[in-house]
Amino acid sequence: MADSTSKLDFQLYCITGANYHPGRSVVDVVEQALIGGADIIQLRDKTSSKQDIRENAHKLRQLTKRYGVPLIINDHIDIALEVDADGVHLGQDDLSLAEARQLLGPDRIIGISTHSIEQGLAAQAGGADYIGVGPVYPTGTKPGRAAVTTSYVQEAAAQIRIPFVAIGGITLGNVDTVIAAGAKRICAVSEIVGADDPAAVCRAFKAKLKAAANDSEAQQPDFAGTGVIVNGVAQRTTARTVWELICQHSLEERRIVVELDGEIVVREEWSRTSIREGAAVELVHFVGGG
Ligand code: TZP
Ligand code: MG
Repeated sequence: MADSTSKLDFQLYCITGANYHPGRSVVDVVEQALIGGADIIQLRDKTSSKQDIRENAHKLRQLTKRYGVPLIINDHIDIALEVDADGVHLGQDDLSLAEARQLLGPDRIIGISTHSIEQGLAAQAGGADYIGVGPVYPTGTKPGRAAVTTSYVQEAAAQIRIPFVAIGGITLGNVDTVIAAGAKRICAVSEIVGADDPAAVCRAFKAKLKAAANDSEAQQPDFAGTGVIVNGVAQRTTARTVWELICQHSLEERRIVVELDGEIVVREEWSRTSIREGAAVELVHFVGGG
């Protein structure tokens, strides 16, 4: 899994879709999205020649570098490597996660499209850095693909521990419902790149995502703690993440293995893995070594 925690600390993910902006270049439209606050960009182009995709990838790499924003390439691992993109995004029928990791090395981001909680959990277990959850609503950008509805967003919020991004048919008109279902990250193609003013749409999305994040933080102060079982001992903890729990147990300097509800949590995930009510945590401390 890529060590890319801060790059995945995004709220608004913008994917390209050149058919939505005839007469305007992809670079121009993406720059507008970046001005409006898009946090991560994906070049997705299912129709152009490989050469044209490669050229746009080079241009978007330069642009996203100027804005300090990660660039993800859909499908084309070779182009991602050539332009030094931050990662790739793959669908269920693309190259396997294991093969992609082999080609990309440990540091680049791999995102996987998923359409059910089973696929989401499999991608997580296979080392995906983030998953797409969708299409939440039917969308002309992926015609013929059944909507997963907000019930998969709810399942993902409850069970997925890596970043997940809700996608598919998301607009300024329905994003509140998607956020209410548990999405902290959202992605859009047509609503952003098809807009007359992509920057304004991005600003509006960001305002809604930020307001929701602030609301959930504001609910935290009288937080009485979460009931958990640590190494077999029931206790309440104010730790919100595995990392905070480790610090509370003064184990941050130690070599430890963490198991949450029977599953190992790798070190890179500690700070973004939430502690939920009733969780069983094993903090196994290695003494010595060899
Ligand atoms: N993956 C799932 S839905 C989708 C992709 C690429 C398309 C999203 O496009 P839009 O226009 O935001 O519905
Ligand atoms: Mg694909």
